[in-house]
Amino acid sequence: DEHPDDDLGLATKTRPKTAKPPMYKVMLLNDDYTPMEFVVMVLERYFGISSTQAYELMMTVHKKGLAVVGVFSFEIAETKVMQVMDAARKHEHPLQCTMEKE
Ligand code: NFA
Repeated sequence: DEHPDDDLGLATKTRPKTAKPPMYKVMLLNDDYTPMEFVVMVLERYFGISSTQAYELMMTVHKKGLAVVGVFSFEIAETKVMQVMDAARKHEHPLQCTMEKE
């Protein structure tokens, strides 16, 4: 039995116990040399972004210096970064792709 006067009513905050996995932002960085068409192709091929949206997103990176191109679990984000960096290296473009915990 709870004693009538033993609850001081102090709020103790608990977290929801359902584990939410950390998510990672994948970002593309602008540079002066990677062709615009290559960046558009990368966004279409590795991120499943439509050509119209890919062009808009590429222009955002071009004008602002960087943009988040997707948010993924660690393993998926890591794979996207590897795919983009491999493609850039193969074509000898300086394009940089990085990931960061949200
Ligand atoms: N700034 C590059 C150019 O003018 C295009 C670019 C966009 C590169 C987005 C990297 C990322 N050719």
